[in-house]
Amino acid sequence: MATYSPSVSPQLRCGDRVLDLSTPQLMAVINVTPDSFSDGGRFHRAGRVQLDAVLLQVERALADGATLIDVGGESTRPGAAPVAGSEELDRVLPVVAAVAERFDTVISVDTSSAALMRESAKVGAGLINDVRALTREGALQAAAESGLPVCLMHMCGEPGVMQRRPYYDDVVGEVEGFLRERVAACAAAGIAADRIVLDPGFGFGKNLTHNLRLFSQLPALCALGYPVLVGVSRKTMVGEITGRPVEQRMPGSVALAALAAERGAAIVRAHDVRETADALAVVAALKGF
Ligand code: 8Y4
Repeated sequence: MATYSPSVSPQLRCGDRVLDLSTPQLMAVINVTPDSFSDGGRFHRAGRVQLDAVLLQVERALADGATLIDVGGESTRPGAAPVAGSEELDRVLPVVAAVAERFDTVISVDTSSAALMRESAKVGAGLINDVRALTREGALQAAAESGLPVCLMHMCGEPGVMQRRPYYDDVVGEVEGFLRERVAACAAAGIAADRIVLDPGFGFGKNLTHNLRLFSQLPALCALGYPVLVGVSRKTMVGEITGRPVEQRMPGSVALAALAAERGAAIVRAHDVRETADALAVVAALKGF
């Protein structure tokens, strides 16, 4: 079975590092938002990011098999309120700088802010992960000038309202159409095709049926010729399938991670790094037999 589209470059140049995409890579979630559902706010005391705790978490993620570290300061869970641009920058930039200084890893910056994209690139970020696919003011130009690769994710609406009443006539066609449009916008802004990663945005303005349709059609998305990133870890869709609350969604998330890799995902974003790394190793071992 063909797992990868032959047109996908096996290497992604991320600043001064190169990510080998010939096997599925693991992106560890490092949240620096005070209200994050994944860390229960434990990185925050008195409203400030606890850098030591973040660095320990990064160290463990890398030891457990992560090859990218995703740092984000804006909560994008359903119903979340937007964060002020300056606050996001104050939270995230010191973390990016500190991680870049201490660890040999690709740092992905989860942001839609042009200012944070620019500043992060200066202090050692390796990838821009934008859930708004560079649609915010100045983002296309900032990303282009950073020289970094960009992950373009599909989202329907904004986090505050996206889960109210998701509707599509053809979810796969519409997500693919949106991503194609954003790829064209990137090309026009001077972002080369070999700097683009695509993501259908599981849970971002989608119900369970939409998510399952998109998941089942991952090979079609991969066939567009760009590396595909999949983020399903601990999400509502896992809860809906398994009936589990967020703190019990690891096994379901790991199963979906393995299936995503089998269906051609180049990068899997996950909270439970050690367990997900083992699942990806199993998929990689089976490839080609
Ligand atoms: C339900 C539960 C819905 C949790 C959303 C969430 C992705 C991402 C996030 C993703 C890329 C989260 C920043 C964390 N998800 N970036 N970011 N792809 N590229 N949200 O799927 O789990 S937010």
